[in-house]
Amino acid sequence: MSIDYQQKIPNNVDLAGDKTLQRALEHWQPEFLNWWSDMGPEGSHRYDCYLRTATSVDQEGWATFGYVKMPEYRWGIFLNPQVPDRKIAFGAHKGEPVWQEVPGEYRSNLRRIIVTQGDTEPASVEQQRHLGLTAPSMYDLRNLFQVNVEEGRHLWAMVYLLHRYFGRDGREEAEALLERRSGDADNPRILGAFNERTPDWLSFFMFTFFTDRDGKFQLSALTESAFDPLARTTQFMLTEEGHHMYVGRNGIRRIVERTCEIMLRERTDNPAKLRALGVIDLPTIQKYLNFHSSVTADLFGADLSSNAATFYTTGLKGRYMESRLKDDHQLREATYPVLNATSGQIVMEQAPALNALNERLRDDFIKDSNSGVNAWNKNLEERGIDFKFVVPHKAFNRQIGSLAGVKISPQGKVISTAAWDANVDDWLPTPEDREFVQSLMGRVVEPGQFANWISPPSSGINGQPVECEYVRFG
Ligand code: BYC
Repeated sequence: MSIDYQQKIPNNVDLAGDKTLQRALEHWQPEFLNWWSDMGPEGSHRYDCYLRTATSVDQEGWATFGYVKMPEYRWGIFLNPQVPDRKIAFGAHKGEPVWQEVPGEYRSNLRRIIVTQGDTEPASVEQQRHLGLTAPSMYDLRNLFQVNVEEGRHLWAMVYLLHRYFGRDGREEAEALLERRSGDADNPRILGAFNERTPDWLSFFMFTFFTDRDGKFQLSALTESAFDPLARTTQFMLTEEGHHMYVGRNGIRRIVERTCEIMLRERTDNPAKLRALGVIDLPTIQKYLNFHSSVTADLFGADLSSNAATFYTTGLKGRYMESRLKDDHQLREATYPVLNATSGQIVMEQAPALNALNERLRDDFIKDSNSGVNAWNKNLEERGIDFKFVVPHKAFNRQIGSLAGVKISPQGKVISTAAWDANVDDWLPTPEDREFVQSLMGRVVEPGQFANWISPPSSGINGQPVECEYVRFG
């Protein structure tokens, strides 16, 4: 099979001029399409969808919008332009020129980082594959598909690096990326949150709010990499990530808005009454928030990690906004506060900053999450509703790191197992909560119509009206 690369795979990496890469991709592309057909959005293959497609790295006009069938989406490969004379900004090689090829001694760690990043992309598509069947509107259906195709493109971005720079092992890893399955008992995805289910749209919006935000911070740390092709490809991926977080932030805002409307109309904050009226009560939204925030906090890895220290020292992965930080960028003497709960309470301890880099990135992520949640709270305040969403303490419900398994309340207090058991139903979604949310999920896809539990957005996509026919079912 031969591929017209400019047509099928828009790229700025001279795909057509690299025969080895061509052969590798000719083998991988049909496997990718088979995977998309099996694991991509269910029942959607014939739809014409109004989608954004990346076509260049020009910040003024990097994408075009138009109707496309998803299996025919043009999964482009784009690296931001090379910065002439770029130097390594941190670690033992600080000040040396960045690498255009993979140094042999760092090959295995770099491959591991790229594979872990790549694995999350198809995982999220798998997690979200049934959601189209219960879309609350055509506008939301289109946004789901947009997120899905861009995660597919991000997989291509990582597979390009594996094929281009890692030879045979890279090709094998690229195949394995299509073989693991989210939630599969025998061959699961690599990271915990990517094996959780995303069974309803409240979960989807929380996922895009929190877990795509992990994407923002991890990708940002990789944009600092001394391996220049990784830095440049992740820079471009971040351009798309912004929309995914917007889908989450705005989706939750619209759910909250609709609930508030009914609360004010009926003069009630009684969850049972609100549920009977077909909207999601605010405490249930808070429980979903607690779940997704804590599962995503785990994605940053252990608070003290020798892997993270090695990645930094060897120049593979930096800190968030590395170049804006005012220190030696080597962290030889520096310390960073981490939490410990061994003595029955949470205490803050100073640890070597090099080993605490996962914790530092997690803290950056939490700060950013808080500012998004505060925007929802501002809406509540403006409506005179006495309720505040809170991002739970970072030690709450953790499964990874030194706090794993310790029973800690959302306020950050170490508690007994009995106290946890007595309260957990108020903190995390119960099977009944999930069943209720699921009961609201019906398919509303007439243009301009919205399910009862969510408000319409204030504007449409790319200047189109909200009631645009974003998906043509054919
Ligand atoms: N689940 O030393 P540690 C995105 C493992 S999201 C399961 O702390 P490290 C997106 C760990 O692998 C961004 N296992 O590990 C969002 C290690 O295993 P080994 C994704 C976990 O390496 C939405 C062991 O525990 N990108 O793009 O410092 C939609 C010890 O841990 C977990 C990246 O993550 C977990 N949560 O940190 C679509 C960037 N956490 O060595 C896309 C690349 C840790 O004992 N990845 N483990 O077998 C990394 O930088 C690092 O792999 C991690 C882990 C930060 C994830």
